Amino acid sequence: MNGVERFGVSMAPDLLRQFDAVIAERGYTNRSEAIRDIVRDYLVEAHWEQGDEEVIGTVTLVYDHHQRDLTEQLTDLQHHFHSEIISTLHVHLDAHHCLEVLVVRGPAAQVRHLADRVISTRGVKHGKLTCTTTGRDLV
Ligand code: NI
Repeated sequence: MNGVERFGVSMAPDLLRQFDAVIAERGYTNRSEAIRDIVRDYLVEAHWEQGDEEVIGTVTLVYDHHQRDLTEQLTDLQHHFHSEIISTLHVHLDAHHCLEVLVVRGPAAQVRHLADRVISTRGVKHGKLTCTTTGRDLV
């Protein structure tokens, strides 16, 4: 491989055995690939900590659409954050429950604020922000 640097890592044998067991279970065939993914995840997380950096992510929501005014409130919020919400997916899970996935993009602090507002809306049973990256700065 071109442009690859090797480095040694010292680790307690027990810690390394546990690491090897977990990465094998997750389908990695070698430590290097697992460590590269862990480093990328760490970099994405650091990117999110810089409030004005452009980030991308998804907000997943589960709610009961029979809850009074909830659908209207969620729609109002999504219109308020129209610059940051680039796509939405709605699945009618059963007679009551809806699953919604918002694809969000924008400055990290603004995207977190949007996620907090939507997830904390009364009647949302579960909500989670998944932080990922545009991929541009990752090798
Ligand atoms: Ni629905």
